[in-house]
Amino acid sequence: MCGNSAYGNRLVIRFRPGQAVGRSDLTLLLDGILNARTGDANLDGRFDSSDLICVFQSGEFEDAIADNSNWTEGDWNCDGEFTTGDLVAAFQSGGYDFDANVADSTPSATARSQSG
Ligand SMILES: [Ca+2]
Ligand SMILES: [Ca+2]
Ligand SMILES: [Ca+2]
Repeated sequence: MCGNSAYGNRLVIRFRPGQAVGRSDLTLLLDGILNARTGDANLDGRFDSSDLICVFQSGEFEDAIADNSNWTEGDWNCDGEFTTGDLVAAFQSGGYDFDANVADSTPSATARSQSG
């Protein structure tokens, strides 16, 4: 996904030699292959509070260092930086999982997970 490479902090996944992929390919890779979505920093298939905690712990949100962020550090639009633009893109994708956080924290869910 996004990360350091010979091309800088840009998306450089190639399915065929000589053909760089675009945003639609990233969406295909995320949704179709990895079962992930924009904002799913830890690639567990859900965009929820654990992803936000993960990316903010990286300490790279709108920092002063250029091109230093990758997918797991909050750069979800592949421009090399973790900014409000990444948060906007993630939330605009509509994939934030509010239910997962509520379900995980309810007493019944906790009891089920401990008894099972
Ligand atoms: Ca996740
Ligand atoms: Ca930066
Ligand atoms: Ca970014």
